[in-house]
Amino acid sequence: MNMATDTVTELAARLDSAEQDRIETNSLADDIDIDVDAAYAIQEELVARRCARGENLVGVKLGFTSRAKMAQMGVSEVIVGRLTDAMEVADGESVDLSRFIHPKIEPEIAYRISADIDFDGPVPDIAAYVDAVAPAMEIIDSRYRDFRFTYTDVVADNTSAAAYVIGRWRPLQDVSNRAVRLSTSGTVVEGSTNAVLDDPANAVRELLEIARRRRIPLRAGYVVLAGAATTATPLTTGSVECEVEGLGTVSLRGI
Ligand code: OOG
Repeated sequence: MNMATDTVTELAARLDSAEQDRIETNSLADDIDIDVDAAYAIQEELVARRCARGENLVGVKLGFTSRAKMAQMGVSEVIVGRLTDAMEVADGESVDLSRFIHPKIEPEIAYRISADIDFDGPVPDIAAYVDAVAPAMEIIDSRYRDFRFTYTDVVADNTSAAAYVIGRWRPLQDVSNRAVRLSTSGTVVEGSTNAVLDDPANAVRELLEIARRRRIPLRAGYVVLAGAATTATPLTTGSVECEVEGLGTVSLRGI
């Protein structure tokens, strides 16, 4: 389906206003049929609006990389969203929760891209384009009411991306099978990096394939969030810390 440009613009504007006004909106699918290509076109337009306000693209994020979440959504393909510099929170810093509608937080592994990726060349080995890994957390904040959305809805909504924090970068290494712990004031959620496609490096491989197919640019210095290693936890005031075995901790404080 080639959705009319006016419709893409209108739906992107609807999601953009929901984000800016912090007022949740209904599933787009309630009003209109959207396929995956149209959903990525809406996402691109949504992100273009942010860039027109002065934000810069600094990376990408993956979602639905856990088998449980894929099964829950009835899908088999991971989703890709874009990260801008306005979404970045410095390690240990405070984040004002009034920026969000109903934020949740997830522990993640971040990878750093070391070279611009040429989609027309041969598929490079991960070590040829990624040079570092770090513990990270992502704040997701669906612009849809009660986080209720279809697969195409969430792609259009930039995969619920809202904010992220990255810990200390370490040289690229095998981070499969590492224990992950997310601690908030009231809860501790534990998991393993293997929840992310059996090894978070597989998420980076899938990203490359999807980015090539959908022409999503991947540039030197970009951050890649490989997807949640546990279920998402509601983000409330107080400190949140994520520890990844062998990579250390990363934290932020909701205020
Ligand atoms: C969609 C984003 C999910 C992940 O890591 O699976 C995601 C959502 O659940 O709102 O980022």
